[in-house]
Amino acid sequence: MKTKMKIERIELLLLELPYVHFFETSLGREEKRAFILVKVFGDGICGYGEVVADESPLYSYETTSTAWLVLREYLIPLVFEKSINNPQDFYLEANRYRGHPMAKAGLELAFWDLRAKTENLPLWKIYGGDKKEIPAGVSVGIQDSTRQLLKRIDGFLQEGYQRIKIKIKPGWDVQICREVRRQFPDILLQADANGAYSLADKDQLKELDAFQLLMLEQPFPPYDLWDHSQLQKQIKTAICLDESIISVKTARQAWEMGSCRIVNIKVGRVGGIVEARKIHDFCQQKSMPVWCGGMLESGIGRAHNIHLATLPNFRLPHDLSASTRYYAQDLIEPPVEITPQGTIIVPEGPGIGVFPQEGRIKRATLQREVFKK
Ligand code: OSB
Ligand code: MG
Repeated sequence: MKTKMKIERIELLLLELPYVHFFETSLGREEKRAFILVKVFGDGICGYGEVVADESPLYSYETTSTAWLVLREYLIPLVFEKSINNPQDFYLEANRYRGHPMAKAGLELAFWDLRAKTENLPLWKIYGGDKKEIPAGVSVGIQDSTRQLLKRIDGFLQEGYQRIKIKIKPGWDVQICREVRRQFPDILLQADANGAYSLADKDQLKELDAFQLLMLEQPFPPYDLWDHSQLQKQIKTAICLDESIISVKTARQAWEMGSCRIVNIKVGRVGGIVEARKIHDFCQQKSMPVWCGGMLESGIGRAHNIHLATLPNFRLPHDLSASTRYYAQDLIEPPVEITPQGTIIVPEGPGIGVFPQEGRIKRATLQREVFKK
């Protein structure tokens, strides 16, 4: 859609929100989340995006500081210079800059929300989604004890989640999976290593085959498609790649090498919806299922993810959980909730279909900058 709409201003906000429960992965333990909200204003309408970069370069090399810098110095000036007013043009123009996918995705998402609101349509309709509700899973971090982990999993199962993902690392893996399986023999269970292993650990990883895991997510570090292909040949459990898949090209290479059988799609990691869509379509062609990952987003980023997850090849439960699983008070109304069937109902309102609460956003804001042409 080409319109004459002019972008009036763009705002960046740096926010901080405490988690209701610490979140620990093989990368470390976090008690709170810092992230950037992007607001794009055109024709008096505001589109919202969220940049999922963390405070530290752990999950990826991007941070809140690098994303802020790249947005302020390059991506936002590009919008005004080229009079960009829609997400596809932004994607094409922003491509001239290498890397920084999370910074790009945050701004692209704001353009998608703005465009959908301008057309008075929910994002899932714009994307061509085919689901009114989506299956909810929950990602359970490393706990202080096995007992605590089992108790937490039990609580989430009672809330209705369709699938449990546990975080693993050397020393918190085979034995933990065994205990979880013993307690919960029939649940959909998967494990995520966030790159904590190497091929030298393959015998340890092979032992995971005993626990009927739905998948093993990202055993090796990001830039390691080849080693993943070697591991996939030797284990029965399906490997799912998260950090390694940064574009449709890496998805194709992973498929050709046999590095994985499942792909986790995160909009931030791949640089936006346009690229996420390409990965989705490629995987669909190859009959490789995808599902929607999460970065502990606020309700704004999560609402974006929910709409994306309505596309046809999203075929496994997602890391999309209720607002209360992450934050005492989410930034949106209504909050994201889980139905007794363990699903999330896709919002029907225009754009992201939920209402960001400006008062709450303001209270969580540490830094703000406004940009105009
Ligand atoms: O690897 O999927 C991951 C959170 C932060 C960084 C990386 C990951 C995660 C999660 C949480 O697993 C998923 C969620 O948002 O619920
Ligand atoms: Mg992961």
